[in-house]
Amino acid sequence: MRTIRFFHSADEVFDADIEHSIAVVADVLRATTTIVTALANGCRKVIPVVKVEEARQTAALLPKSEIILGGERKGERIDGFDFGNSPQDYTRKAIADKIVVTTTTNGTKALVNAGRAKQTLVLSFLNMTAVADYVLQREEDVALVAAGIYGEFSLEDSVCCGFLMDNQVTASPEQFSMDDQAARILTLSREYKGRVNELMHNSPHGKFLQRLGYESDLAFCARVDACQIVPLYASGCVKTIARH
Ligand code: 3SL
Repeated sequence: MRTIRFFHSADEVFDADIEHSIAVVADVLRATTTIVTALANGCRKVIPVVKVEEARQTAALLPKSEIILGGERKGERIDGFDFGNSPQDYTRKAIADKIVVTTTTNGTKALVNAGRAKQTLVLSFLNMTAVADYVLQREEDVALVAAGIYGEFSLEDSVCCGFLMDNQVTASPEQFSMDDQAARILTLSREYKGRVNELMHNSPHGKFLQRLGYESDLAFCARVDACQIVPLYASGCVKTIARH
């Protein structure tokens, strides 16, 4: 029997024992959607880091012509950075063959904190089925990490993790057992089946982004299965490992 555990924030996963699991990290508004989009549009790799200064230093070590420095604080582009955290900026024209260095408030922290797992995958609604299929084929326990907001629960990240669970549990119920948090999130997520766009618009973080003028990002991030890539975070960077 494989166990599915759910972690509601980047901070919660920090202390947990996840070394023997596959970790799947979701920050659908917007960090993991941006990473998935950048990789789907042909960037060579994404280097997620926790701190702004670390991002600047990492970028400074690499040839300027190959780098895109991206990310946000309080939802907005950081001074001196090429891009903010809007996935729609990471077009093929802008980032093909480049290396993206990014720092975001919760998403990159969740990835780095989950980096001790056997494998650490990047999940968004865009690559839901690709990641679910990949995880289903492995024999490992699963640690689902919703990045959350400043250590607190985030509705859209949790629902995204719930959809992934639903995919797996429905496909193969005899394989999995869930912890209490995971079981609750699975039930919650079923309320949002077919209503992802509405979920994005009504979630507290979705409302925050609308106030900043990023409303069009919400529909972009809500496109379930828009691409079929499985990004793996290993040795400090994220690369695509599988395409379905
Ligand atoms: O917290 C994060 O990592 C970000 O994704 C937040 S934002 O959507 O860019 O504001």
